[in-house]
Amino acid sequence: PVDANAVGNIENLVTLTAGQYTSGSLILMVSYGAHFAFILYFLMTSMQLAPRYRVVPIISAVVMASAGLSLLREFTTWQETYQFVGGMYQPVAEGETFTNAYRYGNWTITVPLLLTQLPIAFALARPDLHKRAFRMAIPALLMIWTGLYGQFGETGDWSRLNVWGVISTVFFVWLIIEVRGVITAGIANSPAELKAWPKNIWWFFLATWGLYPIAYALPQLGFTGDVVVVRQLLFSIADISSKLIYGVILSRYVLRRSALEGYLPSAEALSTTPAGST
Ligand code: RET
Repeated sequence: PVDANAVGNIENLVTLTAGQYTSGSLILMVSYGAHFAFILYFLMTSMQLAPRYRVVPIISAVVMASAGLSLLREFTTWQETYQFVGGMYQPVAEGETFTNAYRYGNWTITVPLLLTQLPIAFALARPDLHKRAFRMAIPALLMIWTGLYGQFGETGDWSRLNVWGVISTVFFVWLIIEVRGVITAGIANSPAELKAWPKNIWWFFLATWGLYPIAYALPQLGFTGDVVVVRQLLFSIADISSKLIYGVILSRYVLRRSALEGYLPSAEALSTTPAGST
């Protein structure tokens, strides 16, 4: 029998069916595959934008690479954590333990980048942009690090899980207030045709970032294979929406802004409609 407090995450305490094990592998594989594939998409998109907006999809490409590597690490660790014994996948007695802590470590890089994309896309003036990016990064990092500390309680120390979960949520609320300020400035600073975009990004932000605390709390439903798989699925949906789809939305927004502000992409980018063909 393993010491529950020594293993970090509940993944190391449950025996999985072949279906649950394969689902977990598949979820992690699709996640890192999607992130890596979209590096190219974001780099290509940057070429169609007015220079001031190019850094928006470039940041998405950096986030894709960083998150993709972290998720690849989760995938290989998952595979090394279980061995097929007697028709079931059991956590190995020695060698490797699974951990979600790498995710939290990775958010330290990706979350401030994702937040900084907003005021850049909204074309806020330089000093205001820097101030707002900084004011979002502070509660964001405190939220992540208190959550990282708390999640080690998920194998049975509920007071650690919940006390630090609540502290982390206080920082999340602070962050939401800062983000709302950036959204409001973004609405004011958007061309009339695009004012609906920051409003919709706000709801998208709340819905997708809100999935992470649910995943954090989920082990309290029980140490079962289903909880383990559903949690990886929740993390995966949250990752793909809060980084990848979010990046696509911001890229479409700055693409429209570039055009409205009179920027013409290069002839190459328009080569699907050769001169004189219309
Ligand atoms: C934690 C701990 C429990 C309470 C709260 C949390 C919020 C986490 C969030 C994470 C967002 C991560 C993103 C990553 C992208 O790379 C830390 C789980 C509120 C909101 C967007």
